[in-house]
Amino acid sequence: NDRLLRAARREPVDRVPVWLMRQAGRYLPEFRAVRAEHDFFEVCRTPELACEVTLQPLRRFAEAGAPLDASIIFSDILVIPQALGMEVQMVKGKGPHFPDPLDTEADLDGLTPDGAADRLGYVYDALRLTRREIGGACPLFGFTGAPWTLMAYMIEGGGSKAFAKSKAWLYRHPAAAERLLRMLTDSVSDYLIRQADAGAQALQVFDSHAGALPKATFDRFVLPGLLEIATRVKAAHPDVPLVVFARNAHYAYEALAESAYDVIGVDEGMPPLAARQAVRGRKALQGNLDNGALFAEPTEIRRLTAEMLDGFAKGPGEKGLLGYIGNLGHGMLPGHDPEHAIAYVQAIHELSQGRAGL
Ligand code: 1CP
Repeated sequence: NDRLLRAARREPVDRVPVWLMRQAGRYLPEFRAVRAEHDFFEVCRTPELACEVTLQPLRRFAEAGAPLDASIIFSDILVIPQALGMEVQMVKGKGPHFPDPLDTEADLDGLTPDGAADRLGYVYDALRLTRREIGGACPLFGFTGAPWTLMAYMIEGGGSKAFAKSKAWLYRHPAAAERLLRMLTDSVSDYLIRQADAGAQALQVFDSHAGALPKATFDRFVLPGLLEIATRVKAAHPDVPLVVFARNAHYAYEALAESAYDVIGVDEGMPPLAARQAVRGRKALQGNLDNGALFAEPTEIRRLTAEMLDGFAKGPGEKGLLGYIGNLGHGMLPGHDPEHAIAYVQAIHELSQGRAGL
């Protein structure tokens, strides 16, 4: 099933391909069962466990008659800070925690950028194993966090709302910030290339915290790295579709539409029509149902899905949804009912039939 790869190239498909960010995770009882026995990063580092958890949503959605059109390798964006020598724990009910976050520029001397991508061999092993196990049922995504999002975690020490410490680096210690972002851009580029070498058939860059910055700051510190990553990865793997998800950075769509990325991930804050107007057919689009909408009843989910598809469609007709990939505006949440996610995928299958070029 190469629907997603075709849609990423803006080629005709029979219906819109769909997958869900964080489609493996705590909303699935079978995932919670694995996590009851194993630490989060133990799952990431054990290819058999990472593979099993990656396959769980594929099985469940296929059995329900709503197969997913992509898988995403089970891992986390924070494996890069770990490969750079930082300790990261996953705290139950809280999320990631760095016991010893970056404080001053001198702390950069303690990081280990040389060979960072080599220390993530367990991800490449997991990709190789999972690709074999999927057996062509759908493409397998590799992924990474983007430099700014990773920098924010490394300095804040975990999730943040105000990004006070990481913004202080940008505005008060710009040379130190540039040095860290350079290190991350190099590591992330190598890491994506190595994932594609290992068999990842598509790659996504998550800049989840992009929208915390105003355009000028984004353009100065963040955009150059994002563009460089795409250029380097596409030079090594021209045929592997590359998705950029710069969450809430709507001002960036114009520049990203001119970049080496193939697909722009759209969050729920951007109206589909506005995304189309900014990108003007230069890239495929992916998104963007509000993850909160999956708390609605299935009939309401179907109505909201129809509305979303009409927003992404270039007018009525059989080619309206060419170059479009269904997804959420952000990831699945622990409280979601798997049946509601299935209803969403089913609605996309049914409502997009014959509207994407074939
Ligand atoms: O299908 C999948 O589950 C794929 C694997 C995957 C991906 C692509 C996970 C597993 N995490 C991610 C990406 C990720 N991780 C992002 C980018 C996407 C996004 O914005 O959601 C970010 C910001 C993280 C960091 C992270 N890891 C958070 C967010 C914390 C915050 O700042 O609010 C959390 C909660 C995690 C833990 C995590 N990662 C993945 C899962 C299933 C979980 C749940 C934790 C658990 O099982 O204990």
